[in-house]
Amino acid sequence: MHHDASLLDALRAAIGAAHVLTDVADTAAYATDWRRLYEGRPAAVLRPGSTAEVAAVVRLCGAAGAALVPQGGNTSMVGGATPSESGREFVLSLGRLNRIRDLDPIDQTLSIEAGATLHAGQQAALEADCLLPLAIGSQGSAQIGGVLSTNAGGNNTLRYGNAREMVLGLEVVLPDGQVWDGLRRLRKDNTGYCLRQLFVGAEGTLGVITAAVLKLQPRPRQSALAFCAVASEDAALALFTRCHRADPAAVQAFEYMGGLGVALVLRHIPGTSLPLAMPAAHYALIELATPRADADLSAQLEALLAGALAEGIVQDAVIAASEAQAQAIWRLREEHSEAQKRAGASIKNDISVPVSRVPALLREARAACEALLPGVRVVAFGHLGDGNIHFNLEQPEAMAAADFLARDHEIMDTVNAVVRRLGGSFSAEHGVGRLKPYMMPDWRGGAELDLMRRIKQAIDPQDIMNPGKLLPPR
Ligand code: 2HG
Ligand code: ZN
Repeated sequence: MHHDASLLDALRAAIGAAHVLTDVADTAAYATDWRRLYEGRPAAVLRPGSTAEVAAVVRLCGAAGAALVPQGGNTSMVGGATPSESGREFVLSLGRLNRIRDLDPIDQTLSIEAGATLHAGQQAALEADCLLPLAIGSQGSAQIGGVLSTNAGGNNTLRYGNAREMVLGLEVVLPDGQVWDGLRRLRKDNTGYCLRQLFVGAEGTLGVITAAVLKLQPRPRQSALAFCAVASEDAALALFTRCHRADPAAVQAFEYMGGLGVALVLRHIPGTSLPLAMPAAHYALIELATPRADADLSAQLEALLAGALAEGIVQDAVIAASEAQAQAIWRLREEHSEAQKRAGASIKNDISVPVSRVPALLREARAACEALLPGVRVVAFGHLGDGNIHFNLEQPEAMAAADFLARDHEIMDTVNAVVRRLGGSFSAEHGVGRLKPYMMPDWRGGAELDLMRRIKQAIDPQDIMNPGKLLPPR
């Protein structure tokens, strides 16, 4: 069952015995995912402190045919960083590679190691009066390597794109132990295949990202935030198009929240309150921002909301009057995951459709789920402005959590049938991980999956990098 003791000895010699964790008490936190969907059993947890040490670990494991599961902040929603139950896979934790290597305010680039948190990267950028424009709820724990390996999206995708769009350069340890130093910070560099993009979104199946050069943006000097009750799913979209038409360059975030999700946050997260007079069935959060100092975004947002109120698109709205109020409003959105976790079992559908079809998705997926499982509770929320909705579900009041979770494939497939009809994707921003490889043949079969398998075979012929994730078994 277990690996040769000599492999562990060699790993200890390579990275220091203190950084090879084998005691169950020490490895427990690395063995399970944030949602506790999976309970893995690592052979050991390896915590190298440099790129050279990562390479040494990969070489030793490769020579022994031992698999590695790269892990950052362990915030995956799809079990992408959790080892299997076999007891044979090593968790490769990047947390000690957490340095900011360089920040260049003229080039507008940040060179940062994989184990630094996204939040640390954001702070470094702010100190130089720049913006690292990726914003996700888990940014305090999520690490750069994981963010890139999953091509994270989040709240500002509509303006700045996903993680992929921010990557100028990468440093990667390949499955054969070679280090690829691709830490270039060039805006133009047409020299063949764009290799860095192969590793972004690969979920650790092709190699280990150890550092990256990220593209920064000008820091907003002004922002304005509104929380609105909207009349319907269509009204939410109409409000978004209004914002976009009025000033496309200023829309920083546009989030949708269904009534039940907000109610769960209010019930389970202490210190939260509804900033409107009455609860509603649909809410929208609008954030405008600009690097220009001379704009008046609050006035702009007020005018926009006044028009939308007059037309009955918006039923009620509040504009944050202070930074503290803005943060309180963002919490109503950002605490959805935590509130759902505290509320009990949930089935997540991280899906996307063209923005124009979000209302149809919300309506049709709800109808399909209610027909399948009467009484099921829909907790739908997400990034309306880029078409990515978290169409999550809680069990009917009278149903046991375990009975509900046992039907997860059936429920996900029901939602996905709607998503497919609307031209969407079964995985928008959380990735495929351990949860969704079974969906790959259906959604990405034929030439696409064949090409992915050939890439995997060419780069990691031994299948030592995060096996069982992303690609389905043959
Ligand atoms: C978010 O947008 C995250 O808050 C988590 O992507 C979504 O918990 C979820 O389903
Ligand atoms: Zn999200």
